[in-house]
Amino acid sequence: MAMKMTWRWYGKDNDNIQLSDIKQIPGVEGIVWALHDKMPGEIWQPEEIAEVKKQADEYGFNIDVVESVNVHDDIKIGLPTRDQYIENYKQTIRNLAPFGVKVICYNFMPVFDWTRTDLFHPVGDGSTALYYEAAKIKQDPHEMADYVMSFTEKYHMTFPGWEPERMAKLDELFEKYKDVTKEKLWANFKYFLEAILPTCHECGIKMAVHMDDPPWDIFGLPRLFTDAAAIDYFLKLVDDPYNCLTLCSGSLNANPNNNVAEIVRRHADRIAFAHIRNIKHFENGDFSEAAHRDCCGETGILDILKAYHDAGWEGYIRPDHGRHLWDEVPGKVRPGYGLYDRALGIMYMLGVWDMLDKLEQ
Ligand SMILES: [Mn+2]
Repeated sequence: MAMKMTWRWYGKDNDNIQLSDIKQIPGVEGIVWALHDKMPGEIWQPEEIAEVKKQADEYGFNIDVVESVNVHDDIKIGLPTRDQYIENYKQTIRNLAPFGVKVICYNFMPVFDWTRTDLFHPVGDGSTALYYEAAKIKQDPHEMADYVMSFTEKYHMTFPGWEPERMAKLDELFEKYKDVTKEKLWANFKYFLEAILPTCHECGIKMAVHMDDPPWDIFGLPRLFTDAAAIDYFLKLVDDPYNCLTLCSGSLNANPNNNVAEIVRRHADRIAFAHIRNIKHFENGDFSEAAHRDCCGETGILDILKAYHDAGWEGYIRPDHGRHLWDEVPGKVRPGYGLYDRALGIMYMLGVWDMLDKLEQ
């Protein structure tokens, strides 16, 4: 088996799931981690990284993949202050390298990270999942931001990309982004990557940009990673083997026209990290996240896994969001990041992969 199975872990005292729980899921080799109390632009210090490394070592997990080192808004907007934040980013890369980090997953979405309107939507079988109601995402971003932030307050949980400090200045942020067209955003992105890639080469760390979630413009903000054409454009724009993708099947397939397996077949060598998530679509444009089993959604999980397998792909992979099952009620679980459904997802993926291996023998 060539691919490397991982599990996103939010860290000691920041995740109800313990490393000892993860250890019991067959096949997990590494934790996908971050220093979640860091603001975008802040340097990650060696002693802080060493602490996570020590915790992971106790259970024999690697810490090869970081998700995320967040990019400061000034870099995305292209302000003169970006150069200092880029220097900080390079220093974080240099600080991560001695601990064996190989891949940095990050995103280049303006203002908002992932966007959902309901974090605990009934799936119909007693479980709940993240849900996107198209009609709710119209002009005013405050309603959605307030909804997500209400969880932060109520359950003392912060979500990556939804830092209360940033969300408190939402109008100010929108004002700063008002002249950032899609073209400018691409140009600012290129500037950032060309500045940091020499450091990535020195350190042996690949940059793996996450797809935009959902893959279309929201609230008038431009979004870059929306479809196969955008991915083609990006990989040519900065044509460097260290400039890679975090190919998130669920983010891309929120638009049902996106064929993720086809993208895998075309760009397997530039996919450093795979997120596997299944999406169920509704006729009105709403979508719900679903179990990993192929027939529970329309994302084509079997086709995607087969495309990776056919390519002899050797990257890192993880179940992305899961549903909330059994006792995983609000307050007890990070939305999308419960224990059970992600563990089921891993067993499904490994089952498919093992069988594909066997059929090749
Ligand atoms: Mn993802």
